[in-house]
Amino acid sequence: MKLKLVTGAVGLVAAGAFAVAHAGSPADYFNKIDADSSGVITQAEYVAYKTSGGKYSAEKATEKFAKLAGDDGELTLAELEGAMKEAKSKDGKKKHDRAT
Ligand SMILES: [Ca+2]
Repeated sequence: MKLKLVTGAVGLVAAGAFAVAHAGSPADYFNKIDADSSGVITQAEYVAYKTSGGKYSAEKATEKFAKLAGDDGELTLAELEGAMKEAKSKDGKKKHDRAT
């Protein structure tokens, strides 16, 4: 359902130009959320993306963004990748170092 814009509007033209959509890769996910392709995800972009599917309330999305983005208030691909890796290896206590 989310892909209907892409398949409808872009179709064959873009299919050749870009090796589109490695579904599930952090970069792909990142690019979907980064609505203006600025290379960073702002809170507004994150909340808009997360609430568009109806799964998240704005409040919950804002809270999650704050955790992901840290102090600078912007979410980078590296930060997102890190969060996704951590989520996958949920039992990974090894990653909890004391460096802050
Ligand atoms: Ca952006």
